Amino acid sequence: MGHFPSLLAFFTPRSGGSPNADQIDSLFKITLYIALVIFVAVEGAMIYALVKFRKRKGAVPAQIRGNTRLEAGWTTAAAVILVALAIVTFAKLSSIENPPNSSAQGASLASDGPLIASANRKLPPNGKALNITVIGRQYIWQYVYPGAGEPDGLGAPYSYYEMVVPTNTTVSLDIVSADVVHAWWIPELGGKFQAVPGYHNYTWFKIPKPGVYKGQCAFLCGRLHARMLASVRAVPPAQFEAWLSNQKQLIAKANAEAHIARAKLGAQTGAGQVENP
Ligand SMILES: [Cu+2]
Repeated sequence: MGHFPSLLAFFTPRSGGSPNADQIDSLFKITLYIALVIFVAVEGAMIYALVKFRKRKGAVPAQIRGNTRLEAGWTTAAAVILVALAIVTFAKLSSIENPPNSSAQGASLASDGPLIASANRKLPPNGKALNITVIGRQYIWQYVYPGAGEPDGLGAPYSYYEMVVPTNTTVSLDIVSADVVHAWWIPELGGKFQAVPGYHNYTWFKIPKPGVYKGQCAFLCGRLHARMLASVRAVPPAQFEAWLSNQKQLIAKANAEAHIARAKLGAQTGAGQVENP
């Protein structure tokens, strides 16, 4: 075998991070293998014919006009292959589009979590998922977690660039944009989804093992598009809870400091007052 597996990996989608990515990868491989068999058969027959029936002095080629059985045969065979591919695709489609429930080892999610009624958002059968809003902006990804203290959504913990998620937990992403079109893509965690201003796109993943999954914006969004990287770090649920509460504390601390600074500035006369009347 040697380098064959890595060569195959080069030509096929990346997977291993989430069940939807694995299903996409296996669907791609099934199609690829069928196509390879047809390719080898067609090219082999052609090369055989080229060599065997090449031009010779005085040879008169057989004059064949049509072959009904052969033509009906290859038409039927092609139709059967297409139908088989369609069946396999539809069989796999539901496990690509529909998220499963979180595993028992996953983070415990409140049943009254921030579920959003939507025709497009797919939730697991039990309705429980960790819903993270992914905001694309020039030129950084922002992730907003549930847990806003106030109904207007203010006070929700968030992070930039690195999304931290619990393992064995179904994570549902609501992908939006704050400015231009971006595309969220972590290859090992499934398909590519655009972040379009004014629209919501949804996807999901469920990571079984702790690890870091890298990706980057996949839609040209401006001069620093190439630097718009993204990273998803999966950690055990307890570690995730600790990270999230630490994020909350850091944000609350920064907000409190900003509040004090603003009050100080407001008490002064001069530039501060002019800018913040
Ligand atoms: Cu971009």
